Amino acid sequence: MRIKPTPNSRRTFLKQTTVLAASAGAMWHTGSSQAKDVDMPNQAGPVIVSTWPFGKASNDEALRILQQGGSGLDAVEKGIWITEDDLSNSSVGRGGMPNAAGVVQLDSCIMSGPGHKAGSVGAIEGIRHPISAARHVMEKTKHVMLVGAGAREFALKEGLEAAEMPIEARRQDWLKWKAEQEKNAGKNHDTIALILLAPDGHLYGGCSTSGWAYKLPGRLGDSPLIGGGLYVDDEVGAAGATGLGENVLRYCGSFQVVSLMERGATPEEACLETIKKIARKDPKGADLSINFIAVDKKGRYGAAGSAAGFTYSVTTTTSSKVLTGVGLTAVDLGPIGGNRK
Ligand code: SD4
Repeated sequence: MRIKPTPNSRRTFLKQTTVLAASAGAMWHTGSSQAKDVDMPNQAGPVIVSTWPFGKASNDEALRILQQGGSGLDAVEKGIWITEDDLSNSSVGRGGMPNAAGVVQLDSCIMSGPGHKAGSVGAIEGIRHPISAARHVMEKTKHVMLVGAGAREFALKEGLEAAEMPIEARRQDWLKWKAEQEKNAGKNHDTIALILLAPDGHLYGGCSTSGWAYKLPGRLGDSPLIGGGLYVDDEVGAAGATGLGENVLRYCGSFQVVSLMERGATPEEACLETIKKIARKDPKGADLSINFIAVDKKGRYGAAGSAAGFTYSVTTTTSSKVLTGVGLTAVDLGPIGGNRK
């Protein structure tokens, strides 16, 4: 069931938003007591939330892992494996679109709420499961992020499986793009971000993508960036992003979502308010192509997009479904920020 704030909490939120909009630079003004105003049931068992309808298969696998006694991190990693291995998915893993040079460069990161641990790989080539490479960086090194050739070398040394990329269908797409010299970069950009509240009450998350189709070689999006495409705070909640990474990473988008939840916003409110804040400041206004998902420590969840129609997947022990997040509206935008020209 889609969980929504009570009318009362909605009024409280709108009032706060108005105050926020009316007062430049105002803080999100809610104490922890505000969160209690929102009448949402605590969820029993895990709550798994991921981007897009294709995330549902990953959620289902994550639930299976948890029900078999696997850890939250296992659930994130193995859940994301499903999407990384789906060759029909042209935006994640082996089936991902190549960059402008015809090379598939994958971005991924993972976070563990307990210990506030993180691992990430950027522009990694020829590794079947970038999410596992990110996990190995987190668990086997003193670093958070490895990129490019170093990331690949590390993954292979760790015994992770190599894979041929691009697959033939994507190579053909790329050849066509090259031949046509179309400037259609950016048209294909989807990510799996999967965040979950495990039965042990801890939060975990991961994301994986091939990024912006035909991007410049070496380009990193938001997905390998902690606080950009993913952020987990074990005391508060987790958030993930999908869309045009440049419009997320410039604002530390997922960090902002979690930060708003910390100040009392529900997950849906936090996702939408983050997009509003970005749209008010950004020269592009609402033309951002960004979306966020979030889950909090209580198991409440929500999502929002800069346009209507962002779909995301939510799985619990009782249901697994695709929902539509709220979309930014012109009314939401409020006063125009200083950067808008
Ligand atoms: C990126 N955010 O590389 C990723 C791609 C994506 O929906 O999520 N697209 O910019």
